[in-house]
Amino acid sequence: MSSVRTQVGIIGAGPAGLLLGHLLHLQGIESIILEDRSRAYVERRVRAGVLEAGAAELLRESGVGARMDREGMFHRGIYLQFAGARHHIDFVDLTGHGITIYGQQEVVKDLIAARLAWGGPLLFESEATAVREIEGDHPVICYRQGDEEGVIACDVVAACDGSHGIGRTVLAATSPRIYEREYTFGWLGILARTPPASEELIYAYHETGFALHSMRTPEISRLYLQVPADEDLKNWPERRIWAELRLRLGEPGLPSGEILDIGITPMRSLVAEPMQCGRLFVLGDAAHVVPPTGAKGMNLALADARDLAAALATWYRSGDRTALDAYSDACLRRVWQAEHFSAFMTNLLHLDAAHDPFQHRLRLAHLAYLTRSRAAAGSLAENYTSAATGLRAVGSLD
Ligand code: RFL
Ligand code: PHB
Repeated sequence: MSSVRTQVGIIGAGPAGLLLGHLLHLQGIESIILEDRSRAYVERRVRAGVLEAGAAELLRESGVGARMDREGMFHRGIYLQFAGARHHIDFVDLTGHGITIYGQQEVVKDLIAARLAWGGPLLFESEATAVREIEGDHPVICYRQGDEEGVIACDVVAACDGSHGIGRTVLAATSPRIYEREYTFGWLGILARTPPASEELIYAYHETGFALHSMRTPEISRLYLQVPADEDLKNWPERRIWAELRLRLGEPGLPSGEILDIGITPMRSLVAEPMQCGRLFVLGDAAHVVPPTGAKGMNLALADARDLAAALATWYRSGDRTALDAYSDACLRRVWQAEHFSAFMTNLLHLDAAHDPFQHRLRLAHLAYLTRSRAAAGSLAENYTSAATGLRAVGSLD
C-alpha cells in the first residue's frame, strides 16, 4: 500500500476539482487530484456549455482562458420562444454583461493541460474509497488504482466528486440538512453535426413541452427536449427527435445532422447545508445540484473552487481560519440564488405532469411580462449572467 502526503487532497477532476487544484498551485499550495475515470473519458463527457461573465473572467485571470477566448462564442443574450413568436433578451444592454458558450469538456481539457504542463499530480482511474479523520487535524483519503490501494494524508480534503461520489456520503454522515426536489421530467439531449439555426440560444416553451437550442461551434449544435423523467430512449428514433425539435423551436427548416452524442438526464434540485465539516470541504455537484435550465451547475462548481482556494490561501499564509470557517455560508448565498433561478426557469418553461391549463396560462403571462418589462427582463439577465459566481445587480439596493 502506497502512502503519500500533500496539503490538499482533492477527489474528482471535474470543473470544481481541477480549478481548485490550479488556483492552489498559483498560490504555492500542494495538492493531489484523484479521478475515478480515464483522461479520455472526462475529456469527452458532454455536459454544460454556458459560462457566466464571472466564470469566464475567472478562467482568464487564472491563465487558462486563452483557448476559451479564441474558440468560445460570446453571446449578448438569449431568445425566448413561446406562443408562436421569438423574443430577444439582450443581457449586455440590460446588465453590461454577456455569456460565453464553451463546452464543459473544453474547460476540463484546458485545466488538465495546465496541470500536466507543470507536472501536477493528477491520478486518473483512481477511485477514492473512503475519507477518514475529518474531525481531527490529519484527515486521510483511501483510494484504489487498479489492484493497488493507497492512502493520501493531507491537511484538508476537498470533495469535488459530483452528485454520485463519496463526498456527499461522507458529508451526509455528519448530518447536514438536505433540501431536495425531484422533477417529473428530464431532458433528452443530443450533440449533432449541424450548424446552429440561430446565432444565440433559444429557450422554447411549447404546448408539447420545453426545447432548447444551444451550440458548441459553428458546425455543432447541442439540442434538448423535455421528456418524462423515466423516458426510454427507444421511444425516440432520430426522425421523431428532429420533428419535435422543429415544432417546439419554431424552426421548420432545422436541418438534421449526424447525432454524435445522445442521452436522457433526470432533473433535480438539491442543497446540502452546511457544505463543510471539520477538515472536509464539499464543492460543486457534490454539495448542490440544479436542474440545467438556468445553466448554473458548472458555474457554481467553478465559483466554489474560487472561494475555497482563497480561504485556504489565507489560512496557509496567516493561520487565520475565519474565511475557511465561513466557506459554506459564503457559498450558500450564491448557491441559493442560483437554486432559485434554476427552479424558476424550470417551472416557467416546462409543462407540468398534470398539464394544468391554469399553470400553462400563468407561464404564458410571465413569459409575456419578461418580453415587455425592462425590470422583469433585467432580473432574468442579472441572474443568467451572474447568479452563480456572484450577483452583479444592476441597481443594487445594498
Ligand atoms: P463533475 O463534473 O461531476 O466532476 C466530478 C468528478 O469526480 C469523479 N468522481 C470520483 N473521482 C474519484 N473518486 C471517486 N470516488 C469519484 N466519484 C466521482 C467523476 O468521475 C467526475 O469526473 O462535478 P463538478 O466538478 O462539481 O462540476 C459540476 C458540473 O459538471 C455540472 O454542474 C454541470 O455539468 C451542470 N450542467 C450545466 N452547468 C452549467 O453551468 N451550465 C450549463 O449549461 C449546464 N448544462 C449541465 C448542463 C449538466 C447536464 N447534465 C448531463 C447533468 C446540461 C446537462 C445535460
Ligand atoms: C448547453 O449548451 O449544454 C446548455 C445551455 C443552456 C442550458 C443548459 C445546457 O440552460
